[in-house]
Amino acid sequence: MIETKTALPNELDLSAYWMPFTANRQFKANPRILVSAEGMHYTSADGRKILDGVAGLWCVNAGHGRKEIAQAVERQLQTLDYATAFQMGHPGAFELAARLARIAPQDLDRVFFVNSGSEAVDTALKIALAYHRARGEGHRTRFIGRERAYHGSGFGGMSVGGLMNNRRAFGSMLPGVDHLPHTADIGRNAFSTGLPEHGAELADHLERVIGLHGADTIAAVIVEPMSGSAGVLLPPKGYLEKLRAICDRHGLLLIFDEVITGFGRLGTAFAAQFFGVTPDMMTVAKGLTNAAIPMGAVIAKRGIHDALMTGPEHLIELFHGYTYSGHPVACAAGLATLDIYEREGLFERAASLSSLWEEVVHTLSDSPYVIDIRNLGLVAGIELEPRPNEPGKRAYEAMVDCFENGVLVRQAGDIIALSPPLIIKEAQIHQIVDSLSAALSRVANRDAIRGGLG
Ligand code: PXG
Repeated sequence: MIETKTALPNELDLSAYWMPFTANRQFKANPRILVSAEGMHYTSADGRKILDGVAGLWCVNAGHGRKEIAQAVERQLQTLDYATAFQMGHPGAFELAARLARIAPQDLDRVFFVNSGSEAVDTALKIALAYHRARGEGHRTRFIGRERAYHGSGFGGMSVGGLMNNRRAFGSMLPGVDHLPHTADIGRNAFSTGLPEHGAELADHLERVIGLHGADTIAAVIVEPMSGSAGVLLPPKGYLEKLRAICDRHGLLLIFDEVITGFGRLGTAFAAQFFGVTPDMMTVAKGLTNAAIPMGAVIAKRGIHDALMTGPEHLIELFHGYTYSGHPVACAAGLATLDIYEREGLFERAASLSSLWEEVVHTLSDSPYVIDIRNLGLVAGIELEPRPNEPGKRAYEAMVDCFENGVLVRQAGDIIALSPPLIIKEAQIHQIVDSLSAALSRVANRDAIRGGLG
């Protein structure tokens, strides 16, 4: 590991950087600074090794500091640092698109590059509109999202998203968006292992929404096949199949947002293959480049692409793209990343670890405050009973306790989310769960003392 000499927090001026999705004032009063990373670990500014229980942010699937990616990036920067993707091409973008088409579900073999999950979502929504319009169905303009969904921070993704905190400060958003109910149901499904039994009928709400608006006004339905950010909400058995059937019946496109589930998180290349349900488009990002360089993509069915390849051949078919679409350096990182996944069999590794993962995370059912545990592939969500009048506080305290004791976990409200790199070892699975268990006990002890004083 390269030794990093970085200013310690008390020497760093923290004021200018406005941090995203962060309680800025709280953080700056008590900063957590990471300075280097290798394999399964970060190193903090105070020199501690932190086991990464969340693969960065659901994205460093092959583990940190992969030399092959660094070398590919350096080579690319020295060969072709940048080329516009508008009316120009470079080999890497074509190669990476072809590689993605090969691992994507059948028929999804046309790839539009972007730079993030948010851009991928907005792009997929725009493609859906353009597709219907090209087929003479320009009246299909509505989108259906879902409560508690996260589809990024762009206006499109925010509008189809369903997290109130991400929406309420930002006005009226896209018009013509409706939402399905979320699939969380602790009453019926608490402590399920894998997919929950109850709730497939929630997909029937799509029929009701169609009944309300008329199928011919709706362009697409977008869902996370497994929703991550909201705190690991799983699709009940049969739910996604039902959504697919209803979309087919009414001519709606089905978009899977695979930004988190793509690239092995569930033990297959994409969640679509894990569930055996094929969407019309998938949005991906994160694990596409092992997060080393920002990149996202929309992977679309050939028929969607082909419907737009009409009109005079010298005219642009889709007026959409970004300066950095298919950036050569991102493509190089993506190709090196796919090589690692393949050479090391990391998707299969995730699949083979998933039953041990399930068994170990469910031992947390004995810990204080745990009211549900959900797991799938190498993902887990541990839901806590909220402290009265302080939503999210217990999980935050548990997250900080874990960090101070050398394990990085993610907090979403009163839920702790776990999603380690796919290279995780058995002992490290135990370390994450032991650390969380100890953290919850300490939170409970502090609550008891506080209660005693109160
Ligand atoms: N879709 C999904 C399903 C995501 O999880 C995005 C889109 C947006 O991607 P970008 O690259 O624009 O950030 C995401 C991002 C969390 C957390 O706490 C997850 C994400 C972002 C921030 C926090 O789980 N995922």
